[in-house]
Amino acid sequence: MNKPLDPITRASVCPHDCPSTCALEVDVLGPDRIGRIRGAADNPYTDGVICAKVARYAERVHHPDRLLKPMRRIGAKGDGRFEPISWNAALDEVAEAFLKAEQRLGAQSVWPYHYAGTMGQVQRDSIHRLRHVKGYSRQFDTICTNPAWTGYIAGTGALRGSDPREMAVSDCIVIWGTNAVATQVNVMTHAVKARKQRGTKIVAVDVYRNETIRQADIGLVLRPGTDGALACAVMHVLFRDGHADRAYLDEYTDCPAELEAHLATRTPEWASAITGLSVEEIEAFATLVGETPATYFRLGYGFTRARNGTTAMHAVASIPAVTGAWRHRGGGAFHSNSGIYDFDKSMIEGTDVLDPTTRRLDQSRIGAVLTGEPDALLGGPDVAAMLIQNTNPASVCPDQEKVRAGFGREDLFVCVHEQFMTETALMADIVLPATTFLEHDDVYKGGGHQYIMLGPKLVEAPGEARENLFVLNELMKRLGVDHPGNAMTAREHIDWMLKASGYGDLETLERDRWLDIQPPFEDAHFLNGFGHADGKYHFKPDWLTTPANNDGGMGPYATMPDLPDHWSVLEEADEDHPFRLVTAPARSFLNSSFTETPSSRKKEGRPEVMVHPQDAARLGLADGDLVSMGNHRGEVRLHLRVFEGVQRGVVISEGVWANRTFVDGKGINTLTGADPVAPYGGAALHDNKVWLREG
Ligand SMILES: Nc1nc2c(c(=O)[nH]1)N[C@H]1C(S)=C(S)[C@@H](COP(=O)(O)OP(=O)(O)OC[C@H]3O[C@@H](n4cnc5c(=O)[nH]c(N)nc54)[C@H](O)[C@@H]3O)O[C@H]1N2
Ligand SMILES: Nc1nc2c(c(=O)[nH]1)N[C@H]1C(S)=C(S)[C@@H](COP(=O)(O)OP(=O)(O)OC[C@H]3O[C@@H](n4cnc5c(=O)[nH]c(N)nc54)[C@H](O)[C@@H]3O)O[C@H]1N2
Ligand code: SF4
Ligand SMILES: [Mo]
Repeated sequence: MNKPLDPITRASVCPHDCPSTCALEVDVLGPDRIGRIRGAADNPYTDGVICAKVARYAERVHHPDRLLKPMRRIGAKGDGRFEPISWNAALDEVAEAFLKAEQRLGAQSVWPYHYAGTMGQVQRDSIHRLRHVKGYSRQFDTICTNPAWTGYIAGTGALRGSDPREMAVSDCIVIWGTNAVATQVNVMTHAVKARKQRGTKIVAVDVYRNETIRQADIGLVLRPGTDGALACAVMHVLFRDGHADRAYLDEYTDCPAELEAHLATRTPEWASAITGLSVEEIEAFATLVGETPATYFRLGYGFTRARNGTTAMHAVASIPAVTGAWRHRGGGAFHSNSGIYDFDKSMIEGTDVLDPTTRRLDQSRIGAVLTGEPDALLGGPDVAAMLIQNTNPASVCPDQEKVRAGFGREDLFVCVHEQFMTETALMADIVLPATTFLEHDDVYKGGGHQYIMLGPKLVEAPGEARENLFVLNELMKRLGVDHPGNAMTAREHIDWMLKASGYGDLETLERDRWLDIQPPFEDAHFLNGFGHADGKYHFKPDWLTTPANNDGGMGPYATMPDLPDHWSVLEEADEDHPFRLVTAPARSFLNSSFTETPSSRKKEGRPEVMVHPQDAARLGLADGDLVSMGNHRGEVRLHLRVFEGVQRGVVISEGVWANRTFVDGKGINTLTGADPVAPYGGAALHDNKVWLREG
């Protein structure tokens, strides 16, 4: 065996779809080999800490199952039989299929489909250039952020908040609806550090006793989809007990008197019946928040993946507007900083040639789209051809029975550009091998912080793996279309975008590794006014002017409550479906990524459903039993784990395991729905009714 080389440490950025966007130090062992990855100690947000799955990234980059050659399907769809072909032959075949679809059904029958498997601005978003230059169908991104962002912006008018590094000086940190220990470890690092240094209280609000709740001082485990009720009762107590900052309310909010009157009936007793929390728990939490001016609300995505998720986010985000916590360093709220960057992406995305009349198909409703439901097709032609990059819809999208049927269509041509033979790649006609972030250049921005960061190419790609940019440019060449962006390398794109956006240039970013663009305290805390035209926080939002869809509102938007409330549009349990299912993230996976790495699989074990001991006993079920779980969308079989840390009637299944790892080959998203969350779409992935039985 060769003696291992002394590693050279190089700077990079984690490209995964995670708010932390960690600054990395990568041990490069040779031209095509990496070793350990660590968090950059000198980046104040990363603070030297990253998650275990990325620390072991060598396992993923050098995985024996990495795709190394372009392949053409030779078996039936999905049976896994492919033959290797050349890049030229593969790209020719894709271009030919796209042209054929266009001739037969028009350009909008081609649907380039992508998501955030890489968060790199160039490699993730160049697919739009192909889309726009050809007039292909657009994608309405709904699977992740819509309910959360819409609810937050409805109140604040802008997607930003108190500097995440201010957690260091908070006296109370409320981690609401995010399993930070698993999904964005840095939040926990900062919170625990603050507790050590100044006795900061950590509160976590979730629907089961996960690792974040375990590490918190106060853990509130409520029923799924009832956060709006908890928030209202907290505000009721704040008004009742003199903890509302009336001067702040008068200056900074739209209708404090109306809110106070509305909350009169939203008592802790009222909320207790809805949330399943005790009145004492609610009172104690409200008092803590009321008596602690520097309370920092770190709001996650989890509690918004419900049919009332947008209104839940808005209700929770309203609490610091009642206490005036925004006034204080270490106080206020933070959900995402995605609103602060304002990159000029026109060269990357080709927005100069965008035709706004092209349809925007709902990403989450890919099943309905591919099976030809007219409302999902928005009145346009069937989808006949797809290019898929950076996403694995055959595992991660809701309403899987339809997704499966759609991808099974013989008349649908699919090209998947991937690092691994995912379940989506298995359904493809052409599979192309993709680079990882260590093998291409890109630039990143942090949703959970405020840095622009560079992730340069550090090692050579294995086999014939190529970057996304290459595939898109080669396809456009073959399709006979051009754009000035096509002649540029990834580095040239980065340089162009930075310059056009007023963020220096590539050379400077390469030297400095990251650029801190944190807005000033007064802006981050909205002390110069909130983002709405009147400068106020809106307790009473106009739900339809908050980014409205093409067609006005989506889902049951007409009955949305005017003021913060518990909105009863959940998929409630009923006699035939006595349980509410939450499909929470697994710590060692990232959506479906890392389900291929041995150490992550070993840590996660197998697909399971966690059930309260009394519920299990009532059904005559025991720990380790094989069970069926189902609803009107389908049925899955997996193993039961008895688990005390959940309310009765609620069951939890962690992780988006590959469908094939379930006993019947049907995965968790068989049970989740794709009906849009009001008013701006989204998937209610944690809002499902199910039955459970032996078998
Ligand atoms: N390890 C790991 N990290 C990840 C991911 C992953 O899959 N695994 N996914 C990445 C992605 S794409 C994203 S968007 C982020 C998302 O990260 P988060 O913001 O953490 O959101 P979720 O992962 O949806 O769920 C977080 C928590 O919300 C809880 N929850 C569900 N329903 C409710 C509810 O009604 N009320 C309350 N209070 N809590 C509820 C769940 O139990 C879960 O513990 O994480 C990223 N990071
Ligand atoms: N039941 C349930 N379902 C969920 C969720 C849940 O909480 N519960 N969470 C949802 C959320 S928040 C999200 S964001 C979605 C995310 O779902 P996806 O967007 O599908 O994310 P991943 O599963 O991580 O898959 C990303 C894929 O991109 C590939 N990839 C990475 N980098 C590159 C690259 O540079 N080029 C190319 N060509 N490919 C690349 C990876 O190999 C990986 O297979 O899942 C959703 N699905
Ligand atoms: S915590 Fe998130 S951003 Fe940081 S290394 Fe892990 S997956 Fe990447
Ligand atoms: Mo996400």
